[in-house]
Amino acid sequence: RLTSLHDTLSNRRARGQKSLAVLLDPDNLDEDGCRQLLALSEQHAVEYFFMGGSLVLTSRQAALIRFIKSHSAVPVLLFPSHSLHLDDQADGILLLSLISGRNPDFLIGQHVIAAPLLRQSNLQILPTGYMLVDTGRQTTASYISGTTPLPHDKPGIAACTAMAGEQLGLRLMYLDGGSGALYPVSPAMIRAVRQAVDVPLIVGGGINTIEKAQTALQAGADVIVIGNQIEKDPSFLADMSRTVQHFNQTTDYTNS
Ligand code: 1GP
Repeated sequence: RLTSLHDTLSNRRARGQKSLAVLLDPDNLDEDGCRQLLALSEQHAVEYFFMGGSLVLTSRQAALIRFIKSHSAVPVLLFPSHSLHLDDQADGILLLSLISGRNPDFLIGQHVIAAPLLRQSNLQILPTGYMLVDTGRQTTASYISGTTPLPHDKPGIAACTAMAGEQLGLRLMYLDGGSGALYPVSPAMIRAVRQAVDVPLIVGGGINTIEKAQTALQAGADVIVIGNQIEKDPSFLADMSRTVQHFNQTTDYTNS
């Protein structure tokens, strides 16, 4: 099922337009926090909410998605770590295959369990090559998935991994340093993956300053994902949105 969400991402990529995604972790967000974030997102250019986390300790996800869908037009994309985290109220799902790892459960196993449910759902499916990158400390994602992340200083491995993912038919790539990474994915690795594949490239993990966001965008990220820093300081969302918009005004090929 190819999707309008996918078409939008591809069109934006073709025009050199960047997008901002905000990661909402149901374990760290209550309804008040969510209300505040939605108000800010209305004022600033947020293209996507990603919903998920490596561990979902609470049962708040369904209520949060319901709340967002009734208060905001920003699409909600599930960012699941397990087939248990499906929810038909969202707009779409980043159907992650953890191609940086060698754990069959996260390459195909969970997908087999989820497949009949996804088939019955209205979720738009975005097949995504998910690459965890070592960024200074073991992240929850790498521990829970039981996989070794890509070495930070080996852009060539990341490029070949992305190439293989694209050849297998994955339609997006996601380079992730993991939530709260000590430092973000290197610009050299983003550049190498950008040059290796044509599909839209999502980059996240440890982007907690404007400079780090600009570096990722300049290196070739199409979508940047911010989680922790917005939880700590919601006003960061306004700064990030301005950064992405400024980038887009200077690179919109349709304006040149
Ligand atoms: C993690 O890419 C996301 O999966 C976001 O990371 O929380 O560090 O911004 P942060």
